[in-house]
Amino acid sequence: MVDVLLGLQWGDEGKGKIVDYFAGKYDVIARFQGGPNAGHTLYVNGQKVVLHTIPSGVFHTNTLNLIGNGVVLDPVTFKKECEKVAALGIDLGKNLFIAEKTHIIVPTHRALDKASELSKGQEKIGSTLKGIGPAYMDKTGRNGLRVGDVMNADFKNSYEKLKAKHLQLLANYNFSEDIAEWEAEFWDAIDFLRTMNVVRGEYWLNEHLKAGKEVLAEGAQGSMLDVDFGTYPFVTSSNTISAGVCTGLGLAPKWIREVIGVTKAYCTRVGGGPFPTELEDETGEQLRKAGHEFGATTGRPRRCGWIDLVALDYTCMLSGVTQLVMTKSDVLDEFSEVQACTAYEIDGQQTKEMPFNICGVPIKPILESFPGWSEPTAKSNSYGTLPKEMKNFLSFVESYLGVPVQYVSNGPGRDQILEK
Ligand code: 2SA
Ligand code: MG
Repeated sequence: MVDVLLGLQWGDEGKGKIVDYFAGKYDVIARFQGGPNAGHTLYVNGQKVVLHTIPSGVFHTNTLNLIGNGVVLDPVTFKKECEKVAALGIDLGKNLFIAEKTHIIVPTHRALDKASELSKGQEKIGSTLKGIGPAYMDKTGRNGLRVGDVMNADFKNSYEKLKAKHLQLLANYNFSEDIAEWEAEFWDAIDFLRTMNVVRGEYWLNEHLKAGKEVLAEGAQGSMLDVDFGTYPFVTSSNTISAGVCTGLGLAPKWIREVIGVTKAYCTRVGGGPFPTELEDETGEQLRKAGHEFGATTGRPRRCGWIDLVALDYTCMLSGVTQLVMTKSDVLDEFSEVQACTAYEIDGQQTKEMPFNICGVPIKPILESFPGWSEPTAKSNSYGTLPKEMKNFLSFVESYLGVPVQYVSNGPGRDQILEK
């Protein structure tokens, strides 16, 4: 069967650590969407490792890892990442597989991403500039190149054709970028990609499932960045909700069992777009400091605010979340009061539903306050011994969402996770 692990907010919920925690229970970890815009932070033997494309199960010797067709893969960042992981003693030749239908990001995709953002001025999305949007545009626009194509003798030709189209587009944007260096790296990385295990991902995975293997589908970004249901147009270009698992891996819904939703105890967003509970004051600054809230891929400071139960209720519904993992709860230790948004007020009307459009709409978050626990919880080693104020906050979240908080992650360490 397949369990799904997703971020329920705007990304950076701490999915990497949680996947790493669960990975040992699974035979296969599979990425189904997104690309090197993801930054999944893990601590391996006390050392910090950030993964962008490789699934977070890679440090478990008995777990196989699949990069699914729904992902967009940048050969350059991928090669660098593989080298980093290999240097930690991991044999990727044995445990990493790539679906041949995975689309690839070419250097001009990155240039187009930049050109598109620049053309938007103040309304820019805040893209990670990794070429994600343009690569998915080529996929749905039926122009893309896939990992399977890389194996073909005429790949260079297909690449040149696509590049010529991109150069025209860039000229329309009046944008030029010297991509010669990027291209040299690209071809080097293509040679590397040719040495990897490329498989017919959908058959590969279904065969594992039929043989009774356990699979964890690892989400990237967050549900509020989903291209259909997120805060459009301030979203990423893939389906980050559980529905994306089927198309992004080639598996039928009948295989999906648990949907594990990861949420921070508060809320962050990096990049542009609406964020109803954002705190642009000292409390927001305190959250950013206490939570070390800076982007794992770009280093950008993350915007911070209180947990948004309206948005969480929406994303739990969209993905059919069956259990929750609350991360970074220890970051709230130092707050004498903790808040949660239970409704939005728009034009004097309260709603618990996510409106059609929240971009540019003044939203007043209706906040419920909870007494803080003002004691360090990072050293707690059982759910039962957490401070009663914290348990009170957790049960409020559970009853609002109708989904149990099965795990609390009370620090970045591999062992800092408490099961209910
Ligand atoms: P893109 O690059 O086209 O997917 O950007 C579109 C929007 O999606 C947001 N986005 C993210 N938000 C949070 N975390 C992400 N990953 C990195 C990380 C981000 C980083 O894990 O820390 O390091 O800055 C991620 N990826 C995309 C992005 O901010 C845009 O709003
Ligand atoms: Mg991240």
